[in-house]
Amino acid sequence: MTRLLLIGPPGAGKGTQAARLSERLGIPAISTGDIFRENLRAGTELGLLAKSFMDRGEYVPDTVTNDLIADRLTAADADSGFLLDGYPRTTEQVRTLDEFLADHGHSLDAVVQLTADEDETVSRLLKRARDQGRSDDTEAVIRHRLELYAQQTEPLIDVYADRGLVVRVDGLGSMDDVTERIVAVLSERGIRQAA
Ligand code: B4P
Repeated sequence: MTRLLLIGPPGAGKGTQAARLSERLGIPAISTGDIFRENLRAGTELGLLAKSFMDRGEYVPDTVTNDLIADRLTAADADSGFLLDGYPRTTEQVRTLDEFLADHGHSLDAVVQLTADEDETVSRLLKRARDQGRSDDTEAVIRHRLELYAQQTEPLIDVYADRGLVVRVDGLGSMDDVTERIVAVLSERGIRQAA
């Protein structure tokens, strides 16, 4: 039963590492960004609503995101643990997640903070724009996403650090190296790979 959060600026490698950790730890990786994009592909109302915010690099409103996560975390596969990628991103989302966990008698085991400097994150996202054409990966929108991260999401790290939950991992270097670093720091906290 491992419950983890992955926090870091856009481009730090959250989505990349979440997929790898999900496999290594045997828990589902739940990415709010991926859920919004899947809904957009499926043409749902939620997808269209999310797109109007994502394209501008804004956060999707808390009420929408919180309901989505509360629903996803009650699915059977999240019973035995989860890795949340990109949630919570605001103080209100932290409050909602706290309430959800308390209501279910659960708590978090660790918050992985993935770090990367701005030059690197911008260059990764511009490369992804060339490779995948994501509509929120233009330079102006990327800069806005980074600002929003600094204003609204970075302060959450202190909240979790005060609870003794944060493990800080350098997100620079090869994807494999970063994965090994995360697995190692989690293992030091007694969070081990699935057999
Ligand atoms: P996300 O989907 O979470 O997008 P992101 O912050 O850019 O991170 P992502 O996971 O995609 O990128 P990664 O760093 O892994 O969110 C998108 C939008 O959804 C938000 O802006 C917001 O509008 C909305 N949203 C999501 N969650 C929300 C919430 N809780 N509340 C409100 N709104 C929300 O990787 C970036 C690139 O780097 C990739 O191309 C990858 O291949 C590359 N990369 C990764 N590791 C690397 C390495 N070690 N070396 C070189 N390249 C690497």
